[in-house]
Amino acid sequence: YLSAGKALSIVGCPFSGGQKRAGVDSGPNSLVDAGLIQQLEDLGWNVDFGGHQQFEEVNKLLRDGDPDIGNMKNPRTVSEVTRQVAETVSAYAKKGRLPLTLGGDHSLALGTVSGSLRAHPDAALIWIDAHADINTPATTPSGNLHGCPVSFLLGLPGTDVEPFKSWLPASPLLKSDSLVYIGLRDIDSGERKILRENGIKAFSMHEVDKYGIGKVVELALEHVNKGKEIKRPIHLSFDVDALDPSVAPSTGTPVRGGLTFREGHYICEALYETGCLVAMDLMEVNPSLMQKRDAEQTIAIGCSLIRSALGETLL
Ligand code: NNH
Ligand code: MN
Ligand code: MN
Ligand code: MN
Repeated sequence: YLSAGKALSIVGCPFSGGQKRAGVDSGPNSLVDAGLIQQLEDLGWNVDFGGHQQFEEVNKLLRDGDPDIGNMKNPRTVSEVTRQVAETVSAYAKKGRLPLTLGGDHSLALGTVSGSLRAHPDAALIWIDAHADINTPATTPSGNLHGCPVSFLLGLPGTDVEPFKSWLPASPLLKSDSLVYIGLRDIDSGERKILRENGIKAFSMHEVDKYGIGKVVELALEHVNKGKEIKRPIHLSFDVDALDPSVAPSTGTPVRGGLTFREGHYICEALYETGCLVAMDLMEVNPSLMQKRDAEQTIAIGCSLIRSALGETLL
């Protein structure tokens, strides 16, 4: 899938408008400052990084006020940012480069996954998270759009609303059988209903405990490949809150009982091993939360998850 060989482009997205806690917008800069680019070059990647996305107009909109639309908070801002991110990601993907998006909050994945699917219409989505992020504008209990990107990607009822409607495709690019979750443990009641009614494959922490992470990843890959050879392109969207808060404390909505350090890294290694990874997101690192050493630990783990997905650990 990656015509240019080991070539990747970093899409740094200092954006926090999909949720309420300040500081997640400094995630991308912290990851880059921690030496991520050199680390990836040491793994043999050709890394392209021309600075973080600017979102100037958009942040102006946010300062001027972006009134709620229905339950949705900052709807115009999130829509415009994700629209731009989709353009950026699809342009890199079409050039055969792997877009590595650094968040920022997880609403950004509406943009990254849209961008991947424009370049790779057959791509599957693997979503690693404590949360399902599949609320619709009607079901969201918080109004925070970082809890909603998957419903927009699937075009679920209630997502056909402005301002998103003006740029999202009329028929959704993602089908519900092309998505798998791993790590879930905090699901809203509306989301539970959506997951059930759409038959969406989800491996919660219960299944991780029951089968072990090795089997879970195997089953996840089999599911999106319909039991056949593992060959569909994969977009990996990794929310750092999938990890246990003892492992990755500096994130906006930590939930106890998460993935261990090794389970998180195993997922990344196994996806690298498929040779099918076409894009990765690393989201929700918020260095302003908890103590300085917690933030450093979370940033370091963000970098090491990325390295694992890009080939560090396998011999
Ligand atoms: N489900 C909640 C909501 O929609 C929380 C989502 N928070 C996340 N998602 N961090 O990954 O508001
Ligand atoms: Mn998330
Ligand atoms: Mn393709
Ligand atoms: Mn989450």
